[in-house]
Amino acid sequence: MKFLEKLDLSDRRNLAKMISLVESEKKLDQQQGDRLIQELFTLSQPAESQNSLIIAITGTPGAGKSTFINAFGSRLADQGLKIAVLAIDPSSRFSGGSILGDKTRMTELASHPNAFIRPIPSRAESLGGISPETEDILYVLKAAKFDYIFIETIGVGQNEGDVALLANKIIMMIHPLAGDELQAIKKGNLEYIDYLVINKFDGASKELALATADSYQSAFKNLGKKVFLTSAVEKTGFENILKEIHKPSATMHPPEQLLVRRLDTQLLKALLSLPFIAETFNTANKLSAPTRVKANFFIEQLKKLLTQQQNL
Ligand SMILES: Nc1nc2c(ncn2[C@@H]2O[C@H](COP(=O)(O)OP(=O)(O)OP(=O)(O)O)[C@@H](O)[C@H]2O)c(=O)[nH]1
Ligand SMILES: [Mg+2]
Repeated sequence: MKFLEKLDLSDRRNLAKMISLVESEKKLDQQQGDRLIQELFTLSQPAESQNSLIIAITGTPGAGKSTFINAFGSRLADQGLKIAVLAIDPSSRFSGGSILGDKTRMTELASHPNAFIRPIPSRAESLGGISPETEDILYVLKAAKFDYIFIETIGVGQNEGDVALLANKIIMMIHPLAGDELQAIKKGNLEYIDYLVINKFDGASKELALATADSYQSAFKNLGKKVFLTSAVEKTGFENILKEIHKPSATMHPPEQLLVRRLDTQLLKALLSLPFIAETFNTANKLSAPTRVKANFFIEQLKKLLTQQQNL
């Protein structure tokens, strides 16, 4: 227990250090990151058993995702709950300079003693900005016992499958829309989304927000999904979302199952490459650290089994 003896998970600076290790692209850091994950994995209460609720917020650029997380998260943090935010920083964002924007839009939450905000780089090759490192970071945050973990990402029904693998709930947040813009979003794959939130339900955009919500109501109702109206600026419409968010998800594929399936697939792939295992696991930064640790564990077991068989 070397890392966890030295580093306190409840200390924000230590937490930031640990996250830097698991998300690093440097080999030495990665090895340390793996050791850290290994320690977390062997904790008496492993990260998997923690009850963190992971909520992904995706949607149109400028819909108010950061403003919403700031206000919604602050409300929860005021109740004594521990809140973490991962803001994915894709270079492809239309609105540009988003991470600065995100930071300045989350000042209230950023300075809250119960909150931890971490911008993370998106890897170009990963869909929806979710990389294996994101999975590692979530693992660390779960071990640090955050009650809510928000992931801010972007997308309107194209790449949400990846977020679905990691999140317990996916909220798609859009701003009030009309005509073609609305039709384009309706053509997206909305299967993964648990809730649609139309934000900016205030001032001059109130009526358009209502009309946008109306146009989704029946389609979403048939899928057993709900549509909400919020104003992140006026901090309204939050209660109904809070009430719903703890209920089991109506999505077709429970995210936990998907995640397990994905881990199994990665594990299988690793096992299939058995003769090259050492090389694979020392260099494969495509596999997330929890997967590498689990895979290594199974491989050790396998090796033992193989030795036993050879001895028979
Ligand atoms: N009227 C109104 N404006 C809002 C609301 N929420 C956010 N805004 C404004 O909308 C703009 C974008 O807000 P952000 O919170 O940065 O939106 P975002 O979805 O995080 O944007 P990106 O991360 O750049 O995609 C800002 O100017 C906000 O002040 C709202 O509820 N009502
Ligand atoms: Mg934002």
